[in-house]
Amino acid sequence: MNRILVTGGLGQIGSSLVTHLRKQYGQDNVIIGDIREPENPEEVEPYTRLDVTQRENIDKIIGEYDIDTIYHLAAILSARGEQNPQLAFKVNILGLYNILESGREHSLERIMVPSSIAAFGPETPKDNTPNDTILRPRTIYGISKVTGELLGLYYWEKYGLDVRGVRYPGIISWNAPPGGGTTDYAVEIFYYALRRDKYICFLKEDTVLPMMYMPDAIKAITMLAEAPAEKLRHRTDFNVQAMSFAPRDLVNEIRKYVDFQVEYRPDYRQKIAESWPRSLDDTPAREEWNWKPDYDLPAMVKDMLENLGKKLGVEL
Ligand code: NAD
Ligand code: AKB
Repeated sequence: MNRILVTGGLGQIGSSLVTHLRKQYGQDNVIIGDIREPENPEEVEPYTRLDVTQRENIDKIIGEYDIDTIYHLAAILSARGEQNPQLAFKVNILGLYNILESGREHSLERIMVPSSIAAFGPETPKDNTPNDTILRPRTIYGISKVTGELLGLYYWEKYGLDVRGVRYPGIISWNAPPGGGTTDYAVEIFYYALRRDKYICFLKEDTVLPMMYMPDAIKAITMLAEAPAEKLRHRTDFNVQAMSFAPRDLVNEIRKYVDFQVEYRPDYRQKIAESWPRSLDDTPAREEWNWKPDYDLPAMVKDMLENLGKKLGVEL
C-alpha cells in the first residue's frame, strides 16, 4: 500500500500533484506537508504543518501517517533564492538532507526529488543540452539542485534508498500561482492578458527557455516514480523536454485569442535565464521510461486561456 507525503504540497506543482495522487491512491493516503497554512483547510485535508529544516518534524510525520513514499517538493526557487541565499541553502540543501536521512532510517520505499534546468550553468551547451554535461550553476538554487541530484544518487548507491528525479523546465499552470522563479513570467502573463491589462515582462523578448505544461509535469514525475528500477541507468537527473519559447513567441500565441499590451523591462532575473539552456536533449528519459510530452506551445496556450479564464470568470 502507498502512503505518500508530499512536502511543499501547497505549492505550484504540489497542489496539482496531490490532486492527481489522491485520485490514484485515495484522499487519505496522500498527506500534504507544508510550512504554509492552507487558505481553506477543509479542502486540502489531510494536511500537516511541516518545516523540512526540522528533522524531528519529518520523523514524526513519517511515523504518525505510516509514510512509505515522499514526493519532496518543498523548496525556495531561483529568483527568491537569490534574494535570500541563506534561506535557500537551509530549505533546499539542509531540508533535502533531512528528508534523505529520515528516508534512510525509516527504510522508505521511494523518494521523488525534482531537479531543474537551473542545475546547468553558463558553460553548459545551450541548445539540445545533453543529459550528461557540465553542471556549474551560479545561483544558490542551481547549486542546491546539483547537490540534490548528487546526494540522491549517493543515497541510492550507498544505502539502496530509491531516490529519483527529473530536471523540470519552467512549469506553466492555471490552478496555483508560481512560487518565485525566473520562469514565472510565463504564468503571470496569462492573468494580464485575460484582464486586458498591460504586462511588464522581466525577461527580454527573445530569451528562449524550456517550458512544460502542468499535466506533462505530473505525467513526468509519476511515470518516473512507476518506472521499473532495472530499466533506469540514470536516477536523479533526467532531462525532460516539452517546448521551448521566448516571451515574444508566447505573446504572439496568446494574441491569437486576446489583445493585450506588453513591455519588456529585464531585471536581475535576465542574467539567471541567460545561464540556463534553451532546449534539452531528453533521450535517456525517452529510452529508459518512455517519456513523451502531450502539450506544445499552441495546445498549452489554448488550455491555459480556457481554464484560467473560467477560474477568473473572464470571457475569451
Ligand atoms: P513552490 O514555490 O510553488 O512551492 C514550494 C512549497 O514549499 C511552498 O508551498 C512552500 O510553502 C513550501 N516550503 C517552503 N519552505 C518550506 C519548508 N521549510 N518546509 C516545508 N515546506 C516549505 O515550488 P514549485 O514550483 O511547486 O516547485 C516544487 C519543486 O519543483 C521544487 O523542488 C522546485 O525546485 C522544482 N521545480 C519547479 C519548477 C517550476 O517551474 N515550478 C521548475 C523546476 C523545478
Ligand atoms: C525557476 O524559475 O526557478 C523554476 C525552475 C526552472 O527551476 N521555475
